Amino acid sequence: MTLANNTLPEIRRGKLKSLLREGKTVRVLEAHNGLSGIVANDAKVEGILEDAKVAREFDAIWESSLTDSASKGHPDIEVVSFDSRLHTIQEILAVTSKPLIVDGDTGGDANNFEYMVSKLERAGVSAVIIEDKVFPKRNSLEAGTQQTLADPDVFAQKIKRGKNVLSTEDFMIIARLESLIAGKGLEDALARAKTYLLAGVDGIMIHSKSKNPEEILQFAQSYRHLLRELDLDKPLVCVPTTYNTITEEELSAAGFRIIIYANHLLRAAYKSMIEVSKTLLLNQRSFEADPLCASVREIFKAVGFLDIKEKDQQDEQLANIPVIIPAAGEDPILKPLLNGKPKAMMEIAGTTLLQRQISTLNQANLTDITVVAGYAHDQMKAESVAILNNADYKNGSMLHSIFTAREKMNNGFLMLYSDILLENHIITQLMDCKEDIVLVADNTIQYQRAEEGKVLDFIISKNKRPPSRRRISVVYDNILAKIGNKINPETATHEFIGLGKFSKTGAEQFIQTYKDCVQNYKGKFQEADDIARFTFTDLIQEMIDRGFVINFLEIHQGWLEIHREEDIALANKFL
Ligand code: SPV
Ligand code: MG
Repeated sequence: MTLANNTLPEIRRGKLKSLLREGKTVRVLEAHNGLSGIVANDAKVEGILEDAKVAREFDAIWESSLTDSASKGHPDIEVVSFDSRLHTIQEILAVTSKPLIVDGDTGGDANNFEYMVSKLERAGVSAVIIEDKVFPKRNSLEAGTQQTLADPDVFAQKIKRGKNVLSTEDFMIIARLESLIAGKGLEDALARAKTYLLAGVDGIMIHSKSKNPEEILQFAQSYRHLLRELDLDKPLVCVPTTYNTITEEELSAAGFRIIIYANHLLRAAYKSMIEVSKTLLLNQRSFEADPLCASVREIFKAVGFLDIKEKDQQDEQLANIPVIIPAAGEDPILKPLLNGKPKAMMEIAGTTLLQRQISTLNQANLTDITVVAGYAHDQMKAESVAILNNADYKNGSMLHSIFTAREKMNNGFLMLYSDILLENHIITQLMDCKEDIVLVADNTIQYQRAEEGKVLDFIISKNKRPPSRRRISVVYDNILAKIGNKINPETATHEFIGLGKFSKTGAEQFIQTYKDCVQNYKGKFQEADDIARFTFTDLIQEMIDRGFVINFLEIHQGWLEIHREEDIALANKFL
């Protein structure tokens, strides 16, 4: 169901009368379920036709007894109950915003009709058209069908009863004349029109199954005189199914104010269904049938599924996505300064490295934080975070620490190395990224050589751009081609800073690839000497090799990694 056409009964109900009041000839298309309702409601043609700009759409929707019954596999003989018809009507109302005109068949007897009118008006329907035949009626279009007309006075009384139960001025009751269908001629139709108009009906529909519009045009002419005689202005309705060469413009000029295309969407769907089913049988596969079908995506779009996908993604961005900080390893370089504490517990300007990360994350409303400790785990302390222990930290890599927090990954997560300090805006920018997997990558190495001997996680971007200080902003897809610390720094375009975001889908892909690697590989793997110690970047490279798209968010500075004593001095100076 699409919410795009959402409206209220009281807003929609009066729209048909408004269109008529504006003097418009109302163009109406049939619908028989929610999907065809969306088609009728949203169909549009726009462009240049014979040097003039045109923009056309349908003004209203016809809920047809023929197509509602046929779509349920039933003949159009009032065998589909009103309750079932009302169900279809509600289905169409729920996904459309244009006025709905309901085919009320005979309306049943006057008592039945009162209930029909009150339910339709309450639902937001704009008009009901009832035909002056005896229940159970037969469809009007098949030649040779027995048609029994109602007593005009009994029918007029039904109209009066219907009018009396209305609660608003918005709803219209239109009488449909079946005299031409039953072979009773123009005079009978006109006499009945007069009776129904005097009973207070809001409009008249003249029906015909002739291939030629002559008889309805004659009726239209006489009807004009009749309205003049009665000093009334009540719209005339036609259903040009059989007399289909006459144009809307000609019908409008003849005095018709509502023109109903009464069954075309159902007939189109039925023809396509037959053709597609035969094509499948002939070819014993679906390839040949595909061009005859709408794409699945087109259907998704029509019924609002793509909107849902987008909203889910937005919600995901707003959500308090879990953060995993792998902090298990013992740091061989800074060991002499740490006095047996984990590196995350190192104080920088009076606050621990970890506490600084936590407050940066909290400022971006990220409060679901899990720290994975290992070395000196009993000394890992921080407020309002969960601390897990990777007891086997000596034998694995940081990747294993990340997977120690496996239960936090299911709905997407953020991964942050434990030894970097960040400016807040980097997290905010990352949270705004919509892609499934986004790593944060710094482009400083394009301007400044990496320091000799420093082990960095280098990236090669798929779309290499020439380094330049001044750059016109051109939209490139920031996609990774390579990642790893053994990449030649000369060929690298970026440095991975140790921060990444995984959507729910991205997390699924990450977890599945990890599982597969652990189960099915032995020995050397990507840059790792042994799969037992493969790293985060090895897994990302494996995903790239398997065809997953890994995006990156490009930044320029605004972060600091604490790898050496000089870094601590620098951080102390800044903070
Ligand atoms: C319908 O669409 O159900 C109608 C019009 O009543 S017709 O089928 O032409 O009778
Ligand atoms: Mg009908």
